[in-house]
Amino acid sequence: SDLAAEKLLAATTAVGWVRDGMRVGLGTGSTAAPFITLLGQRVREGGLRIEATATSRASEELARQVGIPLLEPRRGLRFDLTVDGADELDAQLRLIKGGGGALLREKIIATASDYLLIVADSTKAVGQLGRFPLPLEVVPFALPWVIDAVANLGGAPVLRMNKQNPLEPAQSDQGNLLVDCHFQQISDPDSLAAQLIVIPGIVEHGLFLGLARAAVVAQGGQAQVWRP
Ligand code: DER
Repeated sequence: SDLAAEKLLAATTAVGWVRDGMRVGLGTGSTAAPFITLLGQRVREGGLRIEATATSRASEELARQVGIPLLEPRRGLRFDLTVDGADELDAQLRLIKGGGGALLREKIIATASDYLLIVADSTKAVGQLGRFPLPLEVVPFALPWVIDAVANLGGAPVLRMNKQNPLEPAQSDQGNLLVDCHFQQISDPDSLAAQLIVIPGIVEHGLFLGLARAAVVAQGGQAQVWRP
């Protein structure tokens, strides 16, 4: 599909940003996956010397399969470049992430990175955030109260179910729950982020504000580089 072609184009462009000797953060999702695969090819065939940490068990498994040397979290570890996807991005490069359930590790790695580069197909670019439901990672014990608090904020909370077994809730890599909040439109992402992070039991939310430094957006067969 041309959507897959757009994801591959964005991923291919991002691989070109990786330099010898870099420490690289590896994102999660269907655009980050081809990036990881192509990066592995450069390591195996091109002799590229890098070390990397993945933002999910799924990405870690893929990175291992394609031969990318992996680093475990350790004090002082920082990444020169992290490449990750997004569910929505606006002109200021504010993001909604978490569609793949990896938002906590993604934000941890993004925060430990000197440069976060987003890779996205054309469907991700929006004028205003919020049409994509905002994911939260939630501690199971807190769920009922978090649902109440998000509903009070107008967020229409929905517990994410496991795709393979829809009778079970989905779980993050940490074993927490995922709640998707249907705000429809988020006019003030900063204030919503501040309201969410004080609700006990919300481990992390999918608003990534002030983290992305550029985005490769595949549009009409071209890879455009967006900067805020
Ligand atoms: O969960 C995430 O934030 C992932 O980056 C993902 O949602 C990105 O979407 P994609 O699979 O279309 O790249």
